Amino acid sequence: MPYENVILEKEGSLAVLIVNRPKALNALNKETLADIKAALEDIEQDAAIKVAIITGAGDKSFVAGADIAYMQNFSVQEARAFAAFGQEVFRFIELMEKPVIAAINGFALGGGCELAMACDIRLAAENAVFGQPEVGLGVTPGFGGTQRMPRLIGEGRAKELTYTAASIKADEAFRIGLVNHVYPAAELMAEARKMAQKIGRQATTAVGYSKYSINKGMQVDTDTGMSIESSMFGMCFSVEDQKEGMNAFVNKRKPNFK
Ligand code: DAK
Repeated sequence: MPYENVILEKEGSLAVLIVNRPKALNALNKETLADIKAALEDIEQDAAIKVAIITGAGDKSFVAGADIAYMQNFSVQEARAFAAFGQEVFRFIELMEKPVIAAINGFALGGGCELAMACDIRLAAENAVFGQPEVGLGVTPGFGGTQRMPRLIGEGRAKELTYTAASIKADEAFRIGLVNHVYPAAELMAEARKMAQKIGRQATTAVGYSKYSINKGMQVDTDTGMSIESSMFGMCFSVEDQKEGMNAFVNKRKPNFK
């Protein structure tokens, strides 16, 4: 299905979702969020796809935030509804079974940083810039930034970045754990594909169940998290992947996961 504000490319078991509004540095309005959601639903439902990468069109911006021009005259109700919709779309990334890699190819500000934080793994180009500039615009982060950033990089650093509206470069983002790896811009997508392939070679169900355990576990106390983990571990034994993976090990051969 063609989208107006995103491009969805499928390459074997990999889906690449490109946010494509170059005239606004890929900023997010309602239509763009709706396209992202529809593309993610397509990815989740497509049995051939194992891993997704989200990136931005062009070489300057991942996503430069929520669309400021679009938001500027919102009523309280419209602002709440817009924040709730963005939150729903980004939450879908966490709730879907397939892992999603953010390939951050430039500005990841405001809603762009929040989109990256909702993904499972963040890979950045050397020219990537991160920040939550919302307080400088008179608003709070609205797409989950106040919740995900402290979980990811700790409360103190999250508060500093949010209260000062400061932008940080990729090397600093790496140092504080906001991104997993930094690559020269020209190598970013190849590295993201390489990681996606590595994930794609593992047992799909076990990867999905691990994502579920980690994401659910991050929101509950340790004992509840442990019980989620043991229940997902148990579930693996109802799936062919476990038999294949363990049989392959015992017989000293490579597993052939379906
Ligand atoms: N929104 C709309 N247009 C944007 C944009 C954005 N976030 N970012 C860039 N653009 C547009 C520019 O207006 C410009 O358009 P034209 O003038 O050419 O028509 C075009 O993209 C190119 O941008 P620049 O000319 O500014 O390019 P530069 O290289 O000079 O600067 C920049 C790049 C990324 C540093 C700069 O554009 C910039 O500072 N952009 C704004 C970044 C930002 O503040 N992002 C955070 C947005 S706020 C909530 C819901 C959501 C949120 C909060 C609350 N509720 C409803 C409660 C989330 C908020 C945000 O994400």
